[in-house]
Amino acid sequence: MTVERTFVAIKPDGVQRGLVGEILSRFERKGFKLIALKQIIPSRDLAEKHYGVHSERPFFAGLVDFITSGPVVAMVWEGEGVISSSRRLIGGTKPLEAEPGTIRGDLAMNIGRNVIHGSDGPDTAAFEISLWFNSEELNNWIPADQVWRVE
Ligand code: D4T
Repeated sequence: MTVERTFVAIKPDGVQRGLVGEILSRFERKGFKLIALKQIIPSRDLAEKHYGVHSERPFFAGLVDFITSGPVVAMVWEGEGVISSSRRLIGGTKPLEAEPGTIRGDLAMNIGRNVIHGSDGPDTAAFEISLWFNSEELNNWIPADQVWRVE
């Protein structure tokens, strides 16, 4: 399997509810490598670009209002298969239907307040990483315990 990078963001509800540590720890414990992390209150321009595929949907304006309403914790995670694996850690879009054990299944109830975002494919991941981060903010590093993470 190929080493990939994905974009993950804890949405304003996750930050307001004090879930940042809980969510970060799930990705760390899985073994993925944190490449970048920052807290940002997104501009409307950034939010509209991020959710551009939904621009014609009825929930678009409310979604942009919500995502710009407070701090978001934006991250890049790296690892083999990290894009699809992150989506599985996150769980389904509708939290009431998300599997227990997933982030949304354990920590959320409402589709409009579903705590976290993760890129849904390689093209989206590349687009979203470059939208939210400059290349200088992405840290290439080798974990000291790398030998325990492979094989
Ligand atoms: P994100 O993109 O936030 O990780 O969510 P998903 O990838 O799981 O789901 P999505 O793209 O279909 O939806 C984007 C975002 O819009 C909100 N939403 C969605 C909403 O408020 N009402 C809706 O009816 C839908 C479908 C939730 C996530």
